[in-house]
Amino acid sequence: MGVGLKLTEKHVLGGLIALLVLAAPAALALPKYRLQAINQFHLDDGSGLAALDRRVMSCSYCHVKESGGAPWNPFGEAIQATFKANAEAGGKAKFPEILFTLLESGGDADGDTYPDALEVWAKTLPGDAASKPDGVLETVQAEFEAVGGAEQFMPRGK
Ligand SMILES: [Ca+2]
Repeated sequence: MGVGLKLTEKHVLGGLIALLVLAAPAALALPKYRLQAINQFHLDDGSGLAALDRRVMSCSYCHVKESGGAPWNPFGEAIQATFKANAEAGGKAKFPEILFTLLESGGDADGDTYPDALEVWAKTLPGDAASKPDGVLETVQAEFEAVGGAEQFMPRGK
């Protein structure tokens, strides 16, 4: 973000960021991984505001604490394990590819029977067993597959 923006868009975005930072000090931290995941999971409506709004993706999507850092919840741990497996196999995959590898694998990090990719699509939390999609697994899974399944989370440019 930023490089390709026109001057006016930069100004508008800068103003919005300043406004939101003033209004919500908790939104100050904007880690790169979080922004990448928001884009990859199609949680941003294009306004750029989703990246600043913790309700769109809170740190507890992957971390135990709302302030981020260690420790990680089961989904965050699954991301770390995927990074580790890739590195051990001699890979150099970056975060978006790691996320896609994990989602495509069909795993269910929080053990609530709903696969991680399905939860991402249904906008529930893949690292919290108390958060899961409404509806019977088979039905929600069929809806998800009908709109492309995990392939929709493939990193851009692939
Ligand atoms: Ca799950």
